[in-house]
Amino acid sequence: MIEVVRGDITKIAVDAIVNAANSSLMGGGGVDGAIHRAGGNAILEECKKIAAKQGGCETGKAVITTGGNLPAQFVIHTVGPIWYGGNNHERERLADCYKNALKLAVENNCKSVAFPSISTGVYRFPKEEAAQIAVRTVSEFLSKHIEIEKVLFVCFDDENEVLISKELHKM
Ligand code: AR6
Repeated sequence: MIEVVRGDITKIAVDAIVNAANSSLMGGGGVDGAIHRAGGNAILEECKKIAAKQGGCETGKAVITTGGNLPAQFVIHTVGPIWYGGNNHERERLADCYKNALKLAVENNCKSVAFPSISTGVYRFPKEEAAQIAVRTVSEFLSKHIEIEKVLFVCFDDENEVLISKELHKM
């Protein structure tokens, strides 16, 4: 089941919420800042350990930490592509974010996962195309993995909510 909701992802009680992080994993603005602020220091401490071990996180890849003080049990941090015009594998990398985050969710026995609109803020990915990639990639994954029962697209702004809803209605 895939649903779209309007709101703040830090308030969502699911097994895992996904963070639109950067490759340092050391926090930042946007949804990343909101998740670290609301989740508390335990998240950053785990991110630091991961960064020390593997040198951060590459674009399109994902890592998992505790949810700290959040209602979600886990945070899956993925690094979206920065939009440089579309000729730098941005679309593939964005699809990789959704796939790799869901793979990690399955490996950690998560049944419900919430995503923000990865890369559509500071990283400037065009929102309409990002919505198409998000919905297509998640539905393809769910058709092959019955372990995940629910995916929520949590939209912070009107525009993403409309665009994701439009893509969901096409299905
Ligand atoms: N809940 C849900 N969505 C949110 C929230 C929230 N609390 N806050 C913002 N959004 P962005 P990016 C939406 O910029 O483009 C950070 O500094 C926002 O409206 O957070 O992947 C990182 O450290 C937008 O639609 O992430 C990286 O450096 C979406 O989340 C960089 O930004 C993504 O916007 C990543 O850029």
